[in-house]
Amino acid sequence: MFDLLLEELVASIEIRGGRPMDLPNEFRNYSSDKNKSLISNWLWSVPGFRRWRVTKLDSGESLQVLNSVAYPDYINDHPIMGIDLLWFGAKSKLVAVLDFQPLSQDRAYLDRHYHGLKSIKENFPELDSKEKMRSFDPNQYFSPWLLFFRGGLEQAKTTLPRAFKSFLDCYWQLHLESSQKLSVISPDQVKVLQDNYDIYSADRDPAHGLFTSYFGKPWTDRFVNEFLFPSSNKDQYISTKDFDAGK
Ligand code: BLA
Repeated sequence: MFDLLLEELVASIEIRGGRPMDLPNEFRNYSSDKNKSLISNWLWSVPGFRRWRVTKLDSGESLQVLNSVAYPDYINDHPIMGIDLLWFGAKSKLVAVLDFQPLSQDRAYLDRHYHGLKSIKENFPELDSKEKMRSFDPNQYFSPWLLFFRGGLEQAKTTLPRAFKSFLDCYWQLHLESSQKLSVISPDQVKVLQDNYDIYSADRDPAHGLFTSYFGKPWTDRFVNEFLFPSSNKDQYISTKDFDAGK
């Protein structure tokens, strides 16, 4: 379902000098005969980013996923890019989440980085289905302008591809603009905030249960801690309440 979007994402990475990196075979491709599922992963080395990962899950009619997270270099305090697209074919159900995931909920930080995403949100009012989050806390690492919607085939085939293109273009533009300015949050603090994102996400992400049922617990534990959120097992969560995160 998301192959064209995956191609578009990869083309936009390659045109900016991104190169694929090696991955252990068990993460590059892994399949489950029981559930007839294949998961494929890519890690990209992209100028200006310290890590960019992409995942495609193909479980046929039951589920298709495109997921990607981009972490800027620590010298750049702009948001992490997060994409989570799910297509439950048998039920014709789309779940789409696209966000510039903020390192801080501080007003000044949001004012600095969100004019682009705000205007996408205004241009695609149909993509705001006023969804409530169940696993995550909307006030941690999600922005007030996240695109989070559920829909059917129509949204998956028409609105989503248009929104996806605008979203990607807008994120590259944000990256370009931020790279030309000095960050307000120091690299040390950006590192802590990005690490905390991994710790928080590894704990909350509903993918853990899903992957365990498809691929078993040992592989899933390694996958979540080593590929999806590698900083989740290195450091303890560091409180940032005393940070002046760019006020
Ligand atoms: C929800 N994401 C989900 C759900 C699943 C996944 C199964 C629940 C679907 C539902 O509510 O019907 C699946 N997540 C995955 C998979 C991967 C993954 C397969 O990470 C594999 C790599 N999730 C992200 C990113 C964002 C994100 C980067 O990984 C941000 C854009 C958001 N996913 C997100 C949100 C929900 C979700 C907000 C709804 C969860 C909730 O209700 O709290």
